[in-house]
This record gives sequence, C-alpha cells and structure tokens, in this order.
Amino acid sequence: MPETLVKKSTSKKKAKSTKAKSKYSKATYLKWYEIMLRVRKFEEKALFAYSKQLIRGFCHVYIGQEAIAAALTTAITADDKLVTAYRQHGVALARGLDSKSCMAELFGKSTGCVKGKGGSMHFFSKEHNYFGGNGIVGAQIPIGTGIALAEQYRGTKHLAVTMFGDGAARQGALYESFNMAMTWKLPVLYIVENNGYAMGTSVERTSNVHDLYKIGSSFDMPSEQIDGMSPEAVHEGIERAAKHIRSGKGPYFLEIKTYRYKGHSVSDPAKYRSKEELQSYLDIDPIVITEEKMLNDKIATQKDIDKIKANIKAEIDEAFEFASNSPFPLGSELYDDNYVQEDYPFIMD
Ligand SMILES: Cc1ncc(C[n+]2csc(CCOP(=O)(O)OP(=O)(O)O)c2C)c(N)n1
Ligand SMILES: [Mg+2]
Repeated sequence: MPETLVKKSTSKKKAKSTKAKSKYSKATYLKWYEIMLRVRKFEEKALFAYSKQLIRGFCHVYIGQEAIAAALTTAITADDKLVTAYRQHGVALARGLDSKSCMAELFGKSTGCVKGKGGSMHFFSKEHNYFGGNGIVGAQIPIGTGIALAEQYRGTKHLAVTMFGDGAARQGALYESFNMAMTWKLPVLYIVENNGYAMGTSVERTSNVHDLYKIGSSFDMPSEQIDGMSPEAVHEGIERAAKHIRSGKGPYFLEIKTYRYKGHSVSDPAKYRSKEELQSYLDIDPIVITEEKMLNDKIATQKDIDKIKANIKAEIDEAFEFASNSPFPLGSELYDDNYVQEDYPFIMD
C-alpha cells in the first residue's frame, strides 16, 4: 500500500481497523463489487465510444476511484442529497441513475438523464437526490452548503454530501462555505477526493499542507483522512461522519485518498507521473482486492462473482446499444427544461 494512504484524523473518535475479520455481510460485499464493476465497465465502454467519436467534448473518467462510489451506496441513504464535480459518472451510477440514461447522456441523446443537453459533466436527477455534476472547479461547494441549509431549514435529518477534488480545495469558496457551515452547524458532509492531481499539477506543487483533511482544523470541523482504495474504510468513515452530522452537531470533513488510473480527461497522456506510482495503485485496485477477499474469506463463490460479471457486461452492452440507437434532441427543444420559472425573462432568440 502506498505510504500516502495512512489514516489520520482530527476527530476524537478512533478509526476502527478494517484488518479484523469482516463485519460486513455477503450482500454488502456483493453490492460493493457490483457497483465498482458497473462503474469500471461503464467507463471503459465510454472510452471506447469516445475513441469512435460517438461521444464528443469532455470525458473525465473515475477509473481507480470506484471504492468511493461503492461505499456511498451503503453509508448514506437514498434521501440524502449529493452534489459533486465533473468526474461524476461513477457517483451518479452509485446514486442509482441507470446506465442506459447515463450512456445516452454521454452520447448527447434525448434519452439521456438530462435529455442530451448536459453531457459528461452535467448529469442530474431530482428523483435520485443527485444535484450533479459541476464543470466549474469548486462551484459545488457553496451549492452543497446551500442544500444543507435548506435541509436544516426544513428540519429533516438528511445530509448534503458535497464532493470535490483536491484542486477545488484551493478555491476561496471552500473557506467561505466551511466557515458558514460550522457557524450554522449545517448538516453537510464535505468529501475531498484527493487523487493527488488537479489536471497535471500535484497537490505537493500547489499546497504547503499535503494532508488536506487538516484544512478542517481552522474551522474546528471534525476531519479525517480515509483510504479511498478500500470500500470498507470509506464506508466506515462516511458512516462515522453521517452519525455525527445527523445528531445535529454540524459538518464533517473527509479527505478520501484515491487515485485515477487514466489521465485527467481523455486527451491527457499523464506524463507528469511515473509508471511506478501508477503501478503502486494498480496493485491495490479495489475491484481486484475485493474479489480476492470475497473468495479467500469464503464470503462469496466464484459462481456469485461470475454471475455479477455476466450481468454487468450485458447491462453495459445494452446501455451502449440504447445510446447508439436513441435520437438526438430536436433543435426546437433547445430552450426546454432550462429554467424552472416558465416565463424566465432573460431568454433571447
Ligand atoms: C474555476 C475553474 N478553474 C479552472 C478550471 C479548469 N480545470 C478543470 S478540471 C481542473 C482540475 C481540478 O482538479 P481536482 O479538483 O483535483 O479534480 P480531479 O480532476 O482530480 O477529479 C481544472 C483546473 C475549471 N474548470 N474551473
Ligand atoms: Mg484531483
């Protein structure tokens, strides 16, 4: 395991070891495995489609970070709200958006989750409490804080999970949001997915503080660093944070250390990092490790695993066919669904 993945915390509660005999059920492991495989296979197909020019524009894949998406499905509830950055396909799938509507959205088709007008960075689903995909680095941090304020105002117990990358941690909006959220004890879980790089720029080159969870200390916000290559560790971290927030004590900050195996976007050859560094993360790939663990610890059988693999392959092939065969949106629909207010006055021809 790379040294960078060591757990650290400013929280008084101690992180429990994940090395002990598993306390998770077969169903939980199979669920994590299925989500991680869905995300990986979905994005491998998307990269293939991109190479065939079936997908245009930007495409930032999540490959390597799947353990975070998987653990989100078990550590928060469907009623919790979630907003994230543009590297979002995996998180959206984990929230329950279906692979057909996500693939169609990548293809810019009218059957996509936002009718083909959002593309890779702008999935959205009210039904899934999924507030998207944001292309402006860090823009979702105040948005998530505002969602938390709405939840507090309504008196719910729901969290506003607000995810962003290490690059976004440099934005002034983060500091304003953290301050406001702590002052008003808003029910927000901030998660920085620290994959080590913002485009080609490493955390070490942009910050004197390399352990990003320490940013929370300035606000007395409980903060922890979590191993993002392990669904168990991510689940436990989010669960701890969620318990704290739901008890009314206000925000929590998790730095989840992870890695993206591919470049920043499809056009990035990733020459700013060494092969050895990439290999050190491939060696702890969460899909491979989870599969091995399930077999070694007799949590699941090879038959269970093969079944999931076959189902996911069929699902992703179907999503690809669905996206390929769907129509593009009509030009006449350009101004539909853009604003909630029907007579929004600033639309011009
Ligand atoms: C406000 C703003 N500045 C710059 C950009 C250009 N940009 C797009 S992605 C990116 C890097 C962000 O990295 P990080 O937050 O670590 O997310 P990751 O890509 O690693 O998931 C930058 C600088 C942008 N989209 N928005
Ligand atoms: Mg990053």
